[in-house]
Amino acid sequence: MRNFVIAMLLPAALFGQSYQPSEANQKAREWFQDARFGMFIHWGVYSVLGDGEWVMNNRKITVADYEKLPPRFNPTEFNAAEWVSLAKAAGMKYITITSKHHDGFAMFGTKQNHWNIVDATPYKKDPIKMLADECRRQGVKLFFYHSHLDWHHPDYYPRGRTGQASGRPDHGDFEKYLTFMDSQLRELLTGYGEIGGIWFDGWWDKPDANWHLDRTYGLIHSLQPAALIGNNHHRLPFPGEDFQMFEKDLPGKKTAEFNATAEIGKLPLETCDTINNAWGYNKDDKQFKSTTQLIHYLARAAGYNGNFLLNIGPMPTGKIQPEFVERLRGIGKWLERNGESIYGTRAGPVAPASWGVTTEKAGKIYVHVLDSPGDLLALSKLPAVKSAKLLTTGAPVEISRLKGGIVLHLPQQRDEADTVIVLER
Ligand code: FHN
Repeated sequence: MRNFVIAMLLPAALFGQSYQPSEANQKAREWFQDARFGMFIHWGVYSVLGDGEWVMNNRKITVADYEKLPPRFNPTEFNAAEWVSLAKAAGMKYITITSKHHDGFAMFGTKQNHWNIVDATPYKKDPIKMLADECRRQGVKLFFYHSHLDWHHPDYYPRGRTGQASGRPDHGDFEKYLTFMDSQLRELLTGYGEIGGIWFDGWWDKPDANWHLDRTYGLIHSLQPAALIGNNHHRLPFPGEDFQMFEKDLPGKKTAEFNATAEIGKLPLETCDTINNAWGYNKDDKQFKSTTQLIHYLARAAGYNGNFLLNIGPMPTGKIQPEFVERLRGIGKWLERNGESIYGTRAGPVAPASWGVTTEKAGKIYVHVLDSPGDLLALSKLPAVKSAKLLTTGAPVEISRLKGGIVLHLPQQRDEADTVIVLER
C-alpha cells in the first residue's frame, strides 16, 4: 500500500512541482512581457495548395498523396532578411515560426527522417537556419511552433481526434513517436543558436494520452534554461510551462469554442490571431482585418496584460502577400509614435472597457481611447493624477476631478486607430 501511494505521488513530484524556472528563464519572461508584439508564421508544403494548413485533414488526403506535395514546393523567393525586416518595420520584437505543423513536415533539416524541406523538396535548403541567423543579426528573438499532433508519422498511434483519413497502418508505438519528437526538439535547441522558446500545439488531439510533457519540457530547459515553453492546450498552464497563450481571444475571453475551458493562470500571457481567417496561406481568403482593427487588438491585448502574436501565412514562393505587408507596415507606423504606451507596459489600473484600455509603466498610465463616441471620458478608481497630455503631441488634455476619479475632456483631433493620453502620477 505505502509503495502504491509513493508510486502515485511520484509523477506529480517528478512532474514540475520541482520545476523552478531558472534566473535566466525569469529574465526571459520579463523580456517577453516587455516585448508585447510578435510575428506568427505558418509556413509549409501545404501552402502549395493555397487552402490553409489543415488541407490534408480537411480534404482527407492520404499520406501517400500528400507526399506528392514537397516536390512541388520550391520557395526560391524566400528571403530571411526581408521577413525579419518586415517584422521589425511592424514593431515586432520576436518571431514564432512553424518548425513542424500537424502534417508532420519539418521546415528544417532534421536527421530524424526524410519528411523535411532539405531532403524532400527541390529547394534543399534550411529556411529555419537562415531565419535563425538573420534574427540574430537583426536582434529579433526566434521561437518555434512545434506540433505535438502528427498526421504523417506512423507511430502517432493510437490516432487522435484528427488525421483519421491519412491511410496509415492501424498500428504503431506512441513512445517511439515521442522519442522521435524529442529528438527533433533536441536538433532545434542545439543547431540554431539561442532560441526564444517553443510554442506547442496539438496536445488537444489526444488529451487523455500520456505525452510525457515532463520529459519534453525537462529536455528543453536542460538544453536552454531560458527558453520559454508554452502549450496551446486551452487549459490552465501545466507545470514546466513559462507562458500561457490564448488563441483568437483576449486572455480569459471565450468567444472561440475551444477557449471554453481556458482560465487565466499566473504566467505571462499571449494572444494570437490571423490577419485574414487563415493561419497557413489561403489564396481565396480575403477577409482581411483593417490596420485599425489590428492596432485595437494589440492595444486591447496589452490592456489585458498580454502580448499580441499576429500571424502571416507566406506563399509557396516564399513571398508575403501585399495585404499582410501593408497592414504590418501600418501598425509599425502607429508604434513609431505610440510604442511607449505598449512596450514594457503592464495592464493599467482601469479595467478594460468598450471605449478602450489602460496600460501602465514607471508612474505613467496610458489611456488607449479606441471606441469612444463622446468628448468626455470618466475614469474611476484612479490613483492621484497630476496631469494629462496627448502622447504623440504632448498637448495638454483637460481634466475635471471627481471623487475617486477624473473626467478627461477628449481632444477633437483623434488618432482614428488609437488616441493615447498619458496620465502623469
Ligand atoms: O490547429 C491549429 C491551427 O492550425 C493553428 O496552428 C492554430 C494557431 O494557434 N492552432 C490550432 C487550432 O487551434
